[in-house]
Amino acid sequence: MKKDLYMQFYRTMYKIRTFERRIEEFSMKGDIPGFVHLYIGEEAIATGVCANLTHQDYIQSTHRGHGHTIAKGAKVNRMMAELFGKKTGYCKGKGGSMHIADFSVGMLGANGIVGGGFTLATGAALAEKIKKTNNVSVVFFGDGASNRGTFHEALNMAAVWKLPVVFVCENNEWASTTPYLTTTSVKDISDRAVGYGIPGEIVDGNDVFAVYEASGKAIERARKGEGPTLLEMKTYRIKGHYVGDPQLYRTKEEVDQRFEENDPIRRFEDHVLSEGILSENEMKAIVEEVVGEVDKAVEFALESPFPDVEELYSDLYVD
Ligand SMILES: Cc1ncc(C[n+]2csc(CCOP(=O)(O)OP(=O)(O)O)c2C)c(N)n1
Repeated sequence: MKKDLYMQFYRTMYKIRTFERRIEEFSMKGDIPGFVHLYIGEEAIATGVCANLTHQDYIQSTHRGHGHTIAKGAKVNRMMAELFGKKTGYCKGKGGSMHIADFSVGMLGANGIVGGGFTLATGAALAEKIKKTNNVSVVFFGDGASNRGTFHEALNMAAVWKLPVVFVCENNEWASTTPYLTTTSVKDISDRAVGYGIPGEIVDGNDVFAVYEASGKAIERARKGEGPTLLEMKTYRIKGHYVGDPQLYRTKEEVDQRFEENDPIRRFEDHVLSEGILSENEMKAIVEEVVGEVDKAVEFALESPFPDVEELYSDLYVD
């Protein structure tokens, strides 16, 4: 059982990394329209959290949403097609990177509005409470987003009504070009939980085991009707804010050092190998499977047609 779970961790983290490397390559060539924000180096968070969720549970994502979407079980071929602006994509090619959703797996959507997910996730949790299900709602957000008003409104309402929602802050130390400590009143964003009378916890966001355990407890607490939790996943943004960001605000040495020390995939590989949990061959088989799946997704996207001009205005508004 544990071995299956560990294989799932590796498969998901590796799939996110492989998907994003391909996206980066095509985006740099100008083949992908619109802004693309990469999640490379933060894969353990989406993977560890979503491993505790079913398709009946909800997640709300951010502008940096490919990892959450893959971890929740969305199809990489439809995601890839969406990024290329193709008709076979999740939004028929009209949404792009920041608007992918798949309600069939409980993925309520990425969001181009920083802080846009808090109230939506809280609303989804309220709906589940009214319907008396055991389903929970999770919202991922950045350190920068924790300074938006919606963060405070949502935490307060969720706490007062004991809603089944888990707030997962991905503190990657940067909000665009801004180091978080210059704009955030606290060093540890989890401290803000105190203001709403809910538990707040710091987690090593580059350790998939720690993420899985801490989020598992918070999700269980929410399922049992005991209310929300704020988890702060400490991590670091390895890539630029967006693909093509010249990153004049930090040095390459700083980034290389942080990745070297803390790459969540390498840390996972070291751990499972040294503990004898997975063998090199088992990991190699997972890598081959995942690379094959992403290669097929690229082929699918490249072969798919663009939407027809006549469809330009369809699906933009509800009838
Ligand atoms: C309401 C709003 N304000 C500003 C922006 C522009 N913007 C896009 S991403 C971003 C930084 C977000 O930082 P953070 O929440 O820490 O997430 P990260 O990018 O580090 O994952 C900003 C300011 C936006 N998209 N929406």
